[in-house]
Amino acid sequence: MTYTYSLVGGDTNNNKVSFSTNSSLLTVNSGSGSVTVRVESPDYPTTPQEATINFAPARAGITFTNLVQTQGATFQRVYNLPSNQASLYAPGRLVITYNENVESPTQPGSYTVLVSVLGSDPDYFGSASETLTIQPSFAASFGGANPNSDTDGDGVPALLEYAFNGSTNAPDWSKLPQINLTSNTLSLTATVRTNDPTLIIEPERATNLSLGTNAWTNQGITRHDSTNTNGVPPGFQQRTYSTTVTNEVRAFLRLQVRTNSPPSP
Ligand SMILES: [Ca+2]
Repeated sequence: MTYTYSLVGGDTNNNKVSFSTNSSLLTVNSGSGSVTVRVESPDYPTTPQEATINFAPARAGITFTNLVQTQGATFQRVYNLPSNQASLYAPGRLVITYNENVESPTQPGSYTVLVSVLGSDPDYFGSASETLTIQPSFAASFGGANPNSDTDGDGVPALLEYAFNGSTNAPDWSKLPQINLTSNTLSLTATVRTNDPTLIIEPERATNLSLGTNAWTNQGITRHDSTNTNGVPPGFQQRTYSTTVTNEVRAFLRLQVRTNSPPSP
């Protein structure tokens, strides 16, 4: 059966509907308003049908992606749209803000992302919100410094300054792990960085340094994460690593710090 469509009324100037060349295929486009369409069939030539189609803007199907990104890396778009709404990617149809700023963030932290369709959009409406985290990286935070460098000459290499909330331009002795020895417990306490998953801080224990690198093991050490946030900045945590010293003549504890992040791009 063949149908023929024609527009007979309504808001026909905004291309709400379109027809194929032989007028037998009706395509519904986007927009809002209404049109009246007449449908005719040669099989029923005396009974054309008319119907009014109402168009309303559709809710944008905004979803989120790339909500954890790394400082210094190329910023990735944080939202997606369904393929049939891809026209919304065009400039000027969506407004994206990060803590109410339109510039994508470059500094480590948490940001509220709000993706909104402009209120004037003829086809879509809606908004969605999520939290974006920018994780710090040693390379970006410390300007590409060599991990072993010591530009301020305080004897603390740059990577340790990064790990223990120090800086490359101020003395950081006070931020190095503090040693404590009680009757049978040896411990190290430090404020360590926790917001960079590429930074590895690993405690090691030894009892006989004459064995060289073989002396050190990560066994027999307990980690305590303090809930004390006094003087502890966001992205850091006060931790104590302890080991029991009972039968040994002597024991040693150290923190090994390394990064597996790539160099700054
Ligand atoms: Ca320093």
